[in-house]
Amino acid sequence: MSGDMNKSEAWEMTAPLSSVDPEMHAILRRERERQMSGLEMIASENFTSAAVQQALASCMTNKYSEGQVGNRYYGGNEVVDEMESMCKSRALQVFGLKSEEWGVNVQALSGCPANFAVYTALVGPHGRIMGLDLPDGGHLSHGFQTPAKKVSATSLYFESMCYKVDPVTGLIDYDALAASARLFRPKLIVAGMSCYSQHLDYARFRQICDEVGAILMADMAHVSGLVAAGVVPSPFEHSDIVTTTTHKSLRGPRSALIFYRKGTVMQKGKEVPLTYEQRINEAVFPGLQGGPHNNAIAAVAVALKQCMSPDFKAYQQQVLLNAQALVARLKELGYSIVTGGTVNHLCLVDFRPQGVEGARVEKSLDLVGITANKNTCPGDRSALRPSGLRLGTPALTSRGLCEADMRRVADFIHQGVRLAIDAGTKLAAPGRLADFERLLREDAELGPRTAELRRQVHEFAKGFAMPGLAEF
Ligand code: DSN
Repeated sequence: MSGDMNKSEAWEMTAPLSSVDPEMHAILRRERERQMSGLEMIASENFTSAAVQQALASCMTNKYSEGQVGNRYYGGNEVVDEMESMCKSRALQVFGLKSEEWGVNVQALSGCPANFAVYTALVGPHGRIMGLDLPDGGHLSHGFQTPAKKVSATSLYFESMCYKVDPVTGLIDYDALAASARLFRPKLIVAGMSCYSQHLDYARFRQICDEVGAILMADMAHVSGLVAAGVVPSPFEHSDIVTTTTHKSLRGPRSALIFYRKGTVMQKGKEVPLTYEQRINEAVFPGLQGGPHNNAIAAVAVALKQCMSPDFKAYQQQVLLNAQALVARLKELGYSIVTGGTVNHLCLVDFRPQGVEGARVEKSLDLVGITANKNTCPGDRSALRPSGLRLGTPALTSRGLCEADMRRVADFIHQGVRLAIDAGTKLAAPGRLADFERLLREDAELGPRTAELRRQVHEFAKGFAMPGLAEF
């Protein structure tokens, strides 16, 4: 290698992103600007701290560490071992767990892989699982399938049967779940959701699992930050396994944790050791993954440390207050909220009374800088044309918004919905989403209204701080 090449390579390897790759640098700046100037209301998103981002961008990304702490397949893992051990013990501490009773695997790359690893470990090929149906507020990885297609691999490699919410109340129908479980005899039942604004009844899930001999796996991904702060019920008392992503209300990087019970269990009058730990660890690696993402694990550890501060509890309390303020104002404005309200960080607005589809509301809000996602409402006939919009408060609360601000946000949403309704009436029925968007941008009356609302949203949003690294 010539001296010049060495020099050039050295320059490439230490220079900042802005000079190495100005195009990508510009894209990242634009995304940061989008996040700062908009209102982020996707219930599963949040903003990480500067400390979490620093750990995520650290040298830990360079290291392979296949295996478990103290038992790796490559050398050079003494520091990684210390880091991963710290992450595991913080994870137990944050959720108030004793190391004799619970263990945790911190290597799963994200929520779907974590859940798949649990099924692989404990259910086995074509074993039976039950989860809340996706259109009723469940998650893909809880066994989602349609009559026409096994959509999620969790329904392809395992046999899944969903349980449902009551289409009138929007609440989980536990009696129907129990009746189905008695017939289906699942090996595992998932207590988890991605769009359900009420607490899950973990005690009832336990009772059903005990009756049919199923493992209870709680997927607390959405609420794990709220659980950590003790402001919503914890699933640990009743569950055998608890999984969570780390980037939602927990406010860490994109990763996942799998908690499993340790110790012994009584089976047919005999005390037998639980084997979850070994089976889950082996399912994650070497079963499904190679090297863990050590930079992500380090960043999870940092986020978990931040969870232990008193400020974190205050933050999570504010997440709940903000969700309640948002719902109260939306109701004043005449909107229907599925289940009647919220006790957590999200709500689901049902636009059937307004006669506008969730996808159109999502699009009109996107155009004015409010990010949320369309969602099916209980009783929706088509999962492809959902009637609702899911709104969450964790991200905006991380920027410092309080109840009065949330009322203002609800008013912005209301104006966005009015735009969607007015654009709908101008469209030659039924109209494609692209035509609808064009109308909102270009119509002589709607275009200026859209632009003005976007200006107001941006001005409002820019008034709040953005967590994370200021520059890169
Ligand atoms: N996509 C997430 C959610 O929005 O709930 C779950 O993975």
